[in-house]
Amino acid sequence: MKRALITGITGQDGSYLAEFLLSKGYEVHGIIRRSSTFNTQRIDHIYVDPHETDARLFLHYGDLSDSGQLSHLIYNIQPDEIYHLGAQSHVKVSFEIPEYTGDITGLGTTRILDAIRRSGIKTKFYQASSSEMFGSSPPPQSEKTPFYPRSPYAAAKVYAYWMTVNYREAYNLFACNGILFNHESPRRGETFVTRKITRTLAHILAGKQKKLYLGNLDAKRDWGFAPEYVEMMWLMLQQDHPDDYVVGTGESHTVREFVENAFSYAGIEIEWKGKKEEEKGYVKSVIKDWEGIIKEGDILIEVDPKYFRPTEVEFLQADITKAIEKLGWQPRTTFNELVKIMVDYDMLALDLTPPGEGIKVCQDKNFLYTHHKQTF
Ligand code: NDP
Ligand code: GDR
Repeated sequence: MKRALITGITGQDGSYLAEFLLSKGYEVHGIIRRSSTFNTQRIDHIYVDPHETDARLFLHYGDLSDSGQLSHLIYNIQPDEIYHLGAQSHVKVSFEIPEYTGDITGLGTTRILDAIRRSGIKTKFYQASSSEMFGSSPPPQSEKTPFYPRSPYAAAKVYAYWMTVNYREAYNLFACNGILFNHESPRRGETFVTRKITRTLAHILAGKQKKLYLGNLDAKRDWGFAPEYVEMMWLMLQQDHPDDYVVGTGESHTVREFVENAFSYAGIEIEWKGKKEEEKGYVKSVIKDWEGIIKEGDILIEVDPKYFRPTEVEFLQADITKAIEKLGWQPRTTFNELVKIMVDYDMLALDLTPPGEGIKVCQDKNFLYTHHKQTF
């Protein structure tokens, strides 16, 4: 039985990757942080009491700032594969806590690489690199595009990227960078823009919130579906040689389009008025279902400049030629389907009846996809 170690197992990607590796017969070990409230909601449904004989998921306390514990875990678990996903992963927050972000998102990678080197164990290593590293470099971005980071987060990821390349070249380590473009899901953290939009939309429909406040509506992102992207992490480590790969859909959309699409799916058409810093989204038309809660002319969306970033990444769009040719991978979920999946989930979570097309997409494609009480 192959053994994998995942940092960041409680995050969006870590939880999907753990499901995926368990389905492939792996024994999975994950590093979790001690917190005063439960932080394992995304993996509770796959956790089996270790006293049970068939348990294959094991959790260990640790932190990316603590090299001693990281070395101890790597040496004792002796994993065949290490997926390093843990990070302070929020770009806007990285401007508030640049030093901490450098420590965890940047140096955290070095701590793991060096623990592998010192332990002398033979393992494969995956680094969660990011399209944010391209920053201001114009699209489409490929493995050959120069990095131009625009945030402390992106700068830390560029450092971690090069440390991964360096350990591959210096110590012959099987180490890969997956340069992943934005990928989303119902498990996406609530403060990233896609989830913020779909979750707030559901709260508005449930009469629990009045407005959605956003920052830059014109930023363009290449948004894919997270469960598909974790398959790529695994695929990279199954190749004969370690390498770096860009993963995305090859298609880009603005934040504004995401908003319009999500609201329209729920039966609300939006029209925009006002200058960039004070733009507002008005209800142009609304279906009967939301009578008494929403009416034509209501303002449901407002720009709040506090969400603008000191330096922004305007336009990301992946060139996935290498992943298609070398790994035989293709994204399967479209932008429209992704929006539907996320809106359906957030409506169900508030006991609203969703349009349901997103649920159907998940069922048709047979995604490993269980969360809370809903099965997609
Ligand atoms: P999340 O923010 O959902 O998850 C981050 C994980 O890292 C959580 O498990 C978190 O633990 C853990 N973590 C944070 N700080 C520490 C620390 N000091 N010590 C140990 N663990 C820590 O991120 P995603 O799942 O979305 O992303 C996974 C990785 O991929 C990240 O490195 C991210 O930067 C990168 N990435 C993500 C993309 C995306 O679109 N999602 C695209 C490209 C790269 P806790 O739950 O306790 O907070
Ligand atoms: P990003 O994702 O910064 O690309 O990083 P995020 O969803 O935070 O922002 C995407 C774009 O939306 C704009 N935006 C807002 N963003 C947030 N969070 N909140 C808002 O209210 C808002 N309004 C507009 C942003 O300015 C930005 O242009 C994500 C993370 O998962 C990283 O860890 C990962 O490396 C990259 O994706 C690829």
